[in-house]
Amino acid sequence: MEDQGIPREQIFRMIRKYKEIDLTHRSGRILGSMCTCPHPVGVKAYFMFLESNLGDPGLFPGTKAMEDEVITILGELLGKKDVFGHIITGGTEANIMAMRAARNTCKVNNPEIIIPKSAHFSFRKAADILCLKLNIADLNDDYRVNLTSIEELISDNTVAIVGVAGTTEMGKIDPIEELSDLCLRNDIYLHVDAAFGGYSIPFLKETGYNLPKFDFDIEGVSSITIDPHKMGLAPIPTGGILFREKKYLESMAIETPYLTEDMQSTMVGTRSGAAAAATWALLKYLGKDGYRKIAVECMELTSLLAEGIVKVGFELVTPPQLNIVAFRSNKLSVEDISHRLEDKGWAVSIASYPKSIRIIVMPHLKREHIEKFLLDLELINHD
Ligand code: 0PR
Repeated sequence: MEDQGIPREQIFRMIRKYKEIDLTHRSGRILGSMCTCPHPVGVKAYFMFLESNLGDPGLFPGTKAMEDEVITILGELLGKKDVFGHIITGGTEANIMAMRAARNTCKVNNPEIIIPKSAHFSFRKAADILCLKLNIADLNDDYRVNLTSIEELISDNTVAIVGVAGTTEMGKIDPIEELSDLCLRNDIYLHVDAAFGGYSIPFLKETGYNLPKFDFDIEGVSSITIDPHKMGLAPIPTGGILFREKKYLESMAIETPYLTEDMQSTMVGTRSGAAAAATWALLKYLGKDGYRKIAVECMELTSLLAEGIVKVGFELVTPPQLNIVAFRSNKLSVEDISHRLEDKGWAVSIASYPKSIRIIVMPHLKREHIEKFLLDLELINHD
């Protein structure tokens, strides 16, 4: 550390050099990310609330009111207005909170959870932190969870079953209604990870897309993860966790002797009020119509991309259900495809199950990016 500070102009000259090394979503070159360019309205709201700490909400009652309203709006979007929850850092924190609530309300000696093979790795972190035994259920040929496999894994120690609405690698929606029946019959907590799909499935359904139910409308659903910093266009880090009943938040409440609130249920103490403000601003600014258009546009580009991939000689792993396309080749290895695309300036990611190139058609991708990508993909196949 320097003894004397560096002048402001110089600092920003220096910072710019680092910034130039980074990729940007705006370039349309990032094809394997679930994040996107934050919407300018969310960015402005975020900046306005930078000093606001929801870990001590009594100091920031305005921000707290926004968080409460956001939770109600998101609950309404997901089938139940009177839900309980928080705006947090992202899907990982939300999933850990859900597993903690399930464990704390169930109170068995050797708690276990059941997750689909397609579940995000955040559940492995949750299991590790919370000392839960992790049971992994198989998938069907369509990469949705196999119900028989889930049923076989249920034991007296099962504290939660997880279903995913928009899987990380294939974008699939698990059969949540059937999982709910199973959970109600066995009195087990059901968590739905809709970190990715929560901000698009409800809007796509309204537009006529034939997608299954996945939310609080289904009686057995105890909690839902929904991430504003994915399809919600909020700045990073902004996640959301919603619980059907207050008792789940209460089961995690820890006394906070000297703060403006007596009890705290979130994992972190000091937490961003800016994230809640940005989410509030975007929900109001874009409205249903704005989010509907965004979700539909992503799906239309997904179809264009999926058709194009087949046309230039690659194979889709599975028909896309949401805005994620996974493909492979019978000539080139997945690593080979990835390296060749990287050489042409594209940042793709590799799905682990099944091994394939995964493209997430986020709102920063436009038709011209998809068309350019398909031209490069065709070249790669003929190199
Ligand atoms: N649940 C699901 C279904 C997810 O897909 C993810 C992340 C999470 C939970 C965890 O969310 P946070 O990362 O917000 O804690 N899915 C993406 C993934 O792991 C996240 C991501 C985002 C990856 C941007 C890459 C990237 O560039 O693939």
